[in-house]
Amino acid sequence: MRSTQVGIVGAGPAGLMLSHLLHRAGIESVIVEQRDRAYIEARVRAGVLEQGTVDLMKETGVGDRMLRDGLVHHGVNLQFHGVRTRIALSELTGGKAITVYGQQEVVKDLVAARLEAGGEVVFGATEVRVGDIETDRPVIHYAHDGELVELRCDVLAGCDGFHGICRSAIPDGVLRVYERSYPFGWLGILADVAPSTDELIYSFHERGFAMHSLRSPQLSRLYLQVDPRDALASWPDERVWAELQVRLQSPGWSLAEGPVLEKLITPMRGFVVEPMQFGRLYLAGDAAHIVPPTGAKGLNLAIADVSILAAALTSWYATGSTAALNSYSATCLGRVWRVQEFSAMMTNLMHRHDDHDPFVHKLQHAQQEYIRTSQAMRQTIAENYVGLEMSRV
Ligand code: FAS
Ligand code: PHB
Repeated sequence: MRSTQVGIVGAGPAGLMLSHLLHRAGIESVIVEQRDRAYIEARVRAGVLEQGTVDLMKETGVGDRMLRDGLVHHGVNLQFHGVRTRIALSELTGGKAITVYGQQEVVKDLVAARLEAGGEVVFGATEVRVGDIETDRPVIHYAHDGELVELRCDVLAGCDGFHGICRSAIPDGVLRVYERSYPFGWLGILADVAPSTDELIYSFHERGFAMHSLRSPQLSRLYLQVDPRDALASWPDERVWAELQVRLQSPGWSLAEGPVLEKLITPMRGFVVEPMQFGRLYLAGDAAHIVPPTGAKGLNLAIADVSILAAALTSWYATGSTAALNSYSATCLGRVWRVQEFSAMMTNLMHRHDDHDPFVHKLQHAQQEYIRTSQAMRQTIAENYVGLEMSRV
């Protein structure tokens, strides 16, 4: 039997950042991760870091590569029927910006920092399960290198994503689940071609949504609205590029094509469980909530959760006060629902709705026109997009 102070399930952005922040507060943790290191460091997902996430990475000593390789963007483009409206993020938010820096790079930076600091990340764990979460000695059971391990902890952090096991360890009847599934998904590609734009382009088109994002001066990240039931095989590279050319077209602009390195269809949903804690188990990140990626929030919300959790645990270990821990869920949920609303608004605005409801289309066009003509509306989008103030650790 082993023990530590904080047991963390999952080495995604949430689990890794939590462990990093706890280490800086002198609190020991162990991360138990089912995948191997190579897998989690290669997993292509989010790409946009809010100002708060960038600041936290800088302030806590894991931002050097991000500052070197990340692409700072002071604006983002919303395109409607080929006409672009630039949201001047920095002008409208007193200088805040977003940084385009792949989630897998954030994961690499955090894994390197944890291992360099002597932190423990158990990669390739199997038969992972949690227990005794209503006691003061909760446990993570797992198998690793042929050994069955019982890891006793003061508290557990469920950072194991939407498909993890921690949320389901909470007894039936405790959680309230709020869920919305969208009738469309995103087909995302990573392409070996220099981006055709300096800033992100979100495009509304009658054939469906498309986006041009970036990963580096040599790599492009692009997305298409598709039916989430589509088989990837029905989207050969040629069809993907042809559709992107149509949906992103704008006068005087051209889209460069290149070899497709990654291709994946992800469904689109909004999901929240309340509360985000039970007994000595605290849920953070995708284990507690999912947002449609249209607002570029999933990763950033995970980081916000663990900033709050790390501060609450630091207070508890330092003073014995459980106040911040007891209000962890309420503190997180304020931000979670603000982000859900923004992500839902962006999703409804930018996607073609297959319900053929002319009224919906008219509402979309009215909102698109309002964004084009109202600085107040562009400022609202800008302050949500760069991210709200993050609780400091
Ligand atoms: P994660 O899912 O990243 O990490 C959870 C970790 O727990 C994983 O490493 C997993 O292997 C591990 N785990 C799961 N079960 C376990 C078990 N039983 N035992 C041990 N370990 C276990 N967000 C955006 O903002 N923009 C995007 O474009 C975008 N694209 C996405 C594409 C996909 C396919 C997915 C699934 C998500 C995407 N997201 C995007 C959202 C994504 O970035 C998440 O918000 C982010 O990864 C959340 O981080 P975590 O909460 O750490 O969860
Ligand atoms: C990305 O670059 O992967 C990205 C950017 C903005 C989004 C979603 C994904 O809203």
